[in-house]
Amino acid sequence: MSAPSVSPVVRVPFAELQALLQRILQRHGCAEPVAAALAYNCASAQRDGAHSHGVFRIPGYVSTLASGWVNGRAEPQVSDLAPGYVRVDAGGGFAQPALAAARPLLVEKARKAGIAVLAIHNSHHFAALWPDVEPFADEGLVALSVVNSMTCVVPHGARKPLFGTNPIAFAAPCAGHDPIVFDMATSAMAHGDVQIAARAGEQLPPGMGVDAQGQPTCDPKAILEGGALLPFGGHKGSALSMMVELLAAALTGGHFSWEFDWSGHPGAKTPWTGQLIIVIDPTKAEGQRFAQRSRALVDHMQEAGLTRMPGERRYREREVAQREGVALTEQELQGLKALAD
Ligand code: NDP
Ligand code: PYC
Repeated sequence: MSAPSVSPVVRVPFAELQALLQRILQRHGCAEPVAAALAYNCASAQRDGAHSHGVFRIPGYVSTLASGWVNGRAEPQVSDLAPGYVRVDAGGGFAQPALAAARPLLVEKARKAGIAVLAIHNSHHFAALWPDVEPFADEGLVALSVVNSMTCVVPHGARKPLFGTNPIAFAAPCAGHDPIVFDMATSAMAHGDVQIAARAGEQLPPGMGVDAQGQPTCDPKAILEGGALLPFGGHKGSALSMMVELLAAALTGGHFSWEFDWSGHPGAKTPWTGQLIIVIDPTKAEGQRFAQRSRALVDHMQEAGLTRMPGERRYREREVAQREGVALTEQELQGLKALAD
């Protein structure tokens, strides 16, 4: 029997990939600034090797736009609620353009008050979360963000799925170093990675999820077809996931992960929820010392034997992509070109 054919990897300049993604999104119903924000986000994820939220997501954006579930032309409405509080109604559109619309006011408030909150509701988030926080750290700010998604995680000790995969992302400046960034689903695995494993015909490690009967399974298809994911770390990850539901949905006015019904929109994939971003200006208390203390922490972690910081794999992949182009398979590239034409 011959081995299955594997599509070769090609390298594309970042700007070229971003322009191609933008063309696809505009062609399938996004206004120009919306398409630009999503294309930048998705191309950045692909560049950094964050494959569960890179070009793999484009067919999902396209089918969702076609289903009428999301408004690709929504104009976010920004409200200045208090000295440290900005709210955005994303108008049933995507969260990234809502963040872009509110960002200048959010940063101005964080620098003035020392801390500010951005509460986005009526929004769809289908992407990695780190691109939303990392740029704040590039500007010397500390940022924390949470977003809830769609029911597919059984709370620890419960019988049925309720929570979303609910990621938490954090970014902080670090003197003479890339910002310290982590971004992690509170489920044992991101839903995107389960889909990728199912497509590749791979089994998952134990402890990721359960089948439709609630029995532990390593089969990604069983998780996707009537089963569910588990939180990471048992009751601890479950508590963090609960916190994400509270902050991203209850606090913002967005939907909880189980509160929206997309069954009338076949092809819809993007969770209609909410997102919270907290931005802190560390110079208020510590001047420039915070970034130096960050660096001291990293140095001590490395001295203690740590060889891999969170975010470091992405930075490494980014460096290679900047030199050689963004990696994707020939098959993915052809698929994208077909969606663009
Ligand atoms: P991973 O488990 O792959 O990684 C989580 C974090 O841990 C990353 O910051 C990663 O850094 C770091 N890390 C991984 N391995 C190590 C290691 N050995 N040592 C030190 N640090 C390590 O991410 P998830 O699968 O949990 O999430 C993937 C993506 O899915 C995220 O971007 C998340 O935002 C997204 N997501 C989006 C959702 C949405 O609703 N929009 C819902 C759920 C997930 P590095 O990046 O360098 O690998
Ligand atoms: O990978 O879990 C995930 C996810 C949910 C929504 C967008 N990504």
